[in-house]
Amino acid sequence: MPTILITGGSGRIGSMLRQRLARPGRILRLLDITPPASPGPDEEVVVASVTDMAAMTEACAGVDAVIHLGGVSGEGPWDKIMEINIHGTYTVFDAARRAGVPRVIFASSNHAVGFTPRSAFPVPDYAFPAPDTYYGVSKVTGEALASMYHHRYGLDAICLRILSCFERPTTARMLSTWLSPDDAGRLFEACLTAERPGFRVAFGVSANTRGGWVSLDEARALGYEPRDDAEDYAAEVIAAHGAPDPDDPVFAYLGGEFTRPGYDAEHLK
Ligand code: 15L
Repeated sequence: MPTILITGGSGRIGSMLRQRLARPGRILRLLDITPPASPGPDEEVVVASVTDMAAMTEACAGVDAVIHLGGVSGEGPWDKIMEINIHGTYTVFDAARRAGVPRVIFASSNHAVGFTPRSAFPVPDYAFPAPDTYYGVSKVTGEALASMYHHRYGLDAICLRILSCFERPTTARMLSTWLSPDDAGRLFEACLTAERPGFRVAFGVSANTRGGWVSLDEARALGYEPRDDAEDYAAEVIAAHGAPDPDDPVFAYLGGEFTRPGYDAEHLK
């Protein structure tokens, strides 16, 4: 019976994916430091940290694919980012290798290339790293680990540079960057089922009317076709925040707010 291990199974995206990746005959093994709410009969729970090699290796036993979402989901102090996101992602890949898991899908982020300027939109799938934060650096490192584990050990390794995956768009930027929960489900399902994908880097975003900021070529090549559009929420977002102003510095780079001068670990303390 196919078993999928989801790290960060209790987190924002993990919680969205549980119902959307459930399939008859598929087990979702949810790993997190806090247990997920109400696990179903086809869900297994592992309470552990992604930094614990012994626990990760045990959790990878008999697994067909790992979806690695666990970690810090925004900017933080270097020590924390290094321990949880960088060392944790190494631990996940190496545990997968030790246990013979054939595929890892790594939740990277637009912040790996956050300092790509608007003049370079749509950002190509394999755009050279331009991280906007320590968090972005950890995503670049994760992509490098994915590449190494593919080339050295033959794992299929897909890096998804996710834009803004939330229940609904809540800011002017998200009218362009939103990835709906249902489209996220479609994207991860495509990554799980693509035939021998090898090493891939793809963006994750919905079919937003105000989008076109990033390439969807690799995501489509994996079998993803977005269906949702943040425009359905435009009236309420604009009522709350005003119409998007193209001169707002938040629109200067892909990474938006994360690229602002005050948005660093020092100031965010
Ligand atoms: C991310 O990578 C973050 O995890 C999320 O909290 C958002 O900030 C998102 O990017 C975004 O760019 O909107």
